[in-house]
Amino acid sequence: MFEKKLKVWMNGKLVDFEDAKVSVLCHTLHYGTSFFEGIRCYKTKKGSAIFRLKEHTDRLFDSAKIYRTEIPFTREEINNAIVETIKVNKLESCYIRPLVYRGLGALGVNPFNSPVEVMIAVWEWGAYLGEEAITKGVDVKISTWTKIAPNTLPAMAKAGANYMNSQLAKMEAIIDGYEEGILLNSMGFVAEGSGENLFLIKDGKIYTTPYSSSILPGITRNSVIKIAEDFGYEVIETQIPREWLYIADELFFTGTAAEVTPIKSVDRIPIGKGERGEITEKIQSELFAILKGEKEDRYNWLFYIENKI
Ligand code: PPE
Repeated sequence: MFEKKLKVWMNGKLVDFEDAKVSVLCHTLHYGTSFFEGIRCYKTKKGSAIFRLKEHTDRLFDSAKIYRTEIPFTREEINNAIVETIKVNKLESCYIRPLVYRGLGALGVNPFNSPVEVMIAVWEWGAYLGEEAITKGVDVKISTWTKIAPNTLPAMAKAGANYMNSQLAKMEAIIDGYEEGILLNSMGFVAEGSGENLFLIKDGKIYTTPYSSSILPGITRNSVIKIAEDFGYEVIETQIPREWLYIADELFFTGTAAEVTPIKSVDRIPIGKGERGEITEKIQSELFAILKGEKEDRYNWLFYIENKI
């Protein structure tokens, strides 16, 4: 993962990993005050390219806006900083983690007296749920924890605090011998994985949960919807009851880290044939071909950086 030789962008400057530090009394450490993104930069035939940079930066600003937080940099400055951080670290492909947080100011719940700060780190990150997961699929369980409910913590904001809820689901899944957990929302319908959106395939149609099911508006989710529709599939955003998962023909997760990961069982019930399904594979290979530059970038999703290694 992160290596100590990597440089980190902090509040406008590139600093050594060892010097990228915050105070133990910073607001974020005590109250979970943070917004972040997970972005991938891929090695393509034409050089390194960042996948859907604009959409990720826009979502970062949206997350901050929901929490009345003004980021002290423009979108353009953040985008330039991301490119600069990749270049200085000479990584051909990497995971990019911009984080907006509240530094040292005043403790107490009121965040307004602590400065808004930004850091960007990059590192090499392979398959999120294990190397085999992409082809073979993962075993998942329905978490006993409920997804953060509407009007409690906003699920549409990618805020650090949301991930305490995700961690509960993830830890439970791991301890019980699964790779990942799926959270149901406060209505009892499917929300999403601890760090992924979810797609269901039944009788040739593709379904995914809507924003109103308490999910993060995933950028990979949006990309998969576009690809599936271009293949001629109908993609329906609808509430998904738990039992529909068990009788689905195919299920898969989407996310920047997870990319497209098939789900081979839920609560030990095999999904379809208990392996990666046909439509999952078709969508997965199309997405991989686009982001590795093997197929034309017909949606204009790749932002090429001149990265001299
Ligand atoms: N839901 C959640 C809760 C989530 O965290 C992610 C991304 C998604 C859906 C998919 O969103 P997108 O990446 O835009 O397609 N999770 C990030 C963090 C994972 C982590 O463990 O850290 C990610 O994939 O980068």
